[in-house]
Amino acid sequence: MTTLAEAPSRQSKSIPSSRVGTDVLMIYPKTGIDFGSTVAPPHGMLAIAAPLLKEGYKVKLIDQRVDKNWKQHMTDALDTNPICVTIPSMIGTQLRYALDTAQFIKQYTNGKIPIIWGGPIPTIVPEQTLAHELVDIICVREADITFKEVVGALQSKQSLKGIAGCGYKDGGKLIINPERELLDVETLLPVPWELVNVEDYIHPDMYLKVNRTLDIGETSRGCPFKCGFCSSASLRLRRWRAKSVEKTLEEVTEMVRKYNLNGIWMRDDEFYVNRNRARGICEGFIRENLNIRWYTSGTRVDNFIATPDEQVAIYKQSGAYSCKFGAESGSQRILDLMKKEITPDETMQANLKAKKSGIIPVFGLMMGFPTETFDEIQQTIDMMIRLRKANAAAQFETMTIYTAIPGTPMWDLALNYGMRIPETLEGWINFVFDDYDPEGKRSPWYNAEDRNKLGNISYMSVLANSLENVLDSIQSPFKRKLAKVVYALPRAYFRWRLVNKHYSFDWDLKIVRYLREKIFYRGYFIFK
Ligand code: B12
Ligand code: SF4
Repeated sequence: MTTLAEAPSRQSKSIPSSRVGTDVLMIYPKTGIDFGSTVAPPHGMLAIAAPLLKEGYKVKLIDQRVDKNWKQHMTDALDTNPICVTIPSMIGTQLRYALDTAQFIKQYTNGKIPIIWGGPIPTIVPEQTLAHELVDIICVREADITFKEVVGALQSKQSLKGIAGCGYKDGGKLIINPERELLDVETLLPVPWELVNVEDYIHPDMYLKVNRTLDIGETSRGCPFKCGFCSSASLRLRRWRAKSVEKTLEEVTEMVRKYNLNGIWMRDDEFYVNRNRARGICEGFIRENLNIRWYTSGTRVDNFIATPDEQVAIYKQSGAYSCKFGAESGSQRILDLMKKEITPDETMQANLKAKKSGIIPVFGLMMGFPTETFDEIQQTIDMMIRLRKANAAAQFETMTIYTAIPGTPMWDLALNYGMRIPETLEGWINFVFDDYDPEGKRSPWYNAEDRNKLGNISYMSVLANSLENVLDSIQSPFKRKLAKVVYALPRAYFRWRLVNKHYSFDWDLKIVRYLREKIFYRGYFIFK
């Protein structure tokens, strides 16, 4: 049997070795919620493509979310006999599309072209991923260099034996090589934007309320904190590595000017870890007169309240229109359990400080931790009500249900409380979603009735709060307006229900669940 370390290369087929066609075909699968700002550029794929392009490989990136003819384009590229195909995946619906795509590719190519998987799933469950019949090779953790080395070895029919950070199959045996050191992010190559149609990722923004917003990627990777639920710990080993102020400014300025952006997202796990650097970047935005609104994924409330007012004013002046705070819970016991190292009072203070500075706070809240009672969940909802009372501009994301993920600091606790890891790769598809836990695999510390209640609260929080913001990112102004008018009544109703604790009956949420299964999971382009 041919080992994958000696996988068939392009030379073994009819295409001559001179580089015609595609050398590396990258497919970004749908995620199931593919409209508006959720369609962010496939930064993981772009990152691993950059070193290949520098070496002269021809890379084709097909994003199923934006390319309606992706299947045709994919088969066209497969017909040119690439060295390999790559597929990333997060846990959740994206995995469903990733597996379907891999299945199609295997059949179409008679299994002749190796499929390389990378991203969060192979990193958290490498053996389980590699064992799957639709997976030939995996890259674990940051693959910027690993992937280039794997492609080089495949092309020259060499073994993958010495390549740190990858796994492969050898005569039926699963081989996972030692890990690779994390990278110095200052040395990363620029994002190869030429591989995508950047306009496909420029949206009206749900938080910034400007029409040309682009997620420009990360200016730092990782986070030194140890919140028990967070994947950053497992994926990036709690090491915060940042690009310099100069490099960040250069990259942002170029994109803003080239694409006439009025909004940007920076996807850092924790942008503000080094406040001097954050200040330097903001001063640069002002100096360069970028005139943008910007947003970054993570902001700790303790960091924000410790920041001098004069520095927050610089953030604001530079365009920090809104700030996303990981508030997580209104219960101190639960915050301590997850080692968040903040207090509900600090969250209230951050809310007021944001109000005073003219920054719109967006709060992330969670529930469903082992041992968490409904009284404690109610404390979180009460905190949400207090936050909005103190600051009418405060926004809320979906109240998510805690999902234990391998490698996260609370993983062992969840296992001790009876959580069962999905036995197959397919098991991770529905693992994160509230209404797919009938057997109590994900939250076994609750009974079936309480698990259903958790699902109801989470859905109600989407309908009462976060959906409104997402609708603001619909491209077409007409559809945007229509969606908001249609949605106004349900929003008021679900707000009322959430605030008044009507979590148990759910005939109406059954309709919502049905629609999600029938519409979002089918990947329709309904909102484009
Ligand atoms: C943007 C984003 C999204 C977007 C979609 C992504 C997009 N491009 O549009 C949206 C909003 C849709 C989304 C949704 C979800 N997300 Co998300 N998301 C992110 C986020 C913030 C940024 C991803 C990114 O671009 N990173 C920048 C790139 C450069 O880093 P990277 O992706 O890690 O890529 C590197 C490696 O992973 C690897 N790599 C990546 N892809 C590939 C592919 C191949 C073939 C190879 C070889 C290597 C490789 O090499 C890259 C370079 O080093 C990350 C957090 C983060 N900072 O990464 C979370 C993150 C990926 N999401 C996560 C989760 C949990 C979700 C949800 C399940 C949340 C939920 N409860 O609903 C949903 C699932 C969606 C679904 N239905 O399937 C988790 C993943 C956990 C896990 N172990 O799977 C993360 C890590 C957040 C976290 N800290 O918990 N998400
Ligand atoms: S939740 Fe935020 S602060 Fe906590 S570890 Fe993750 S990225 Fe860091």
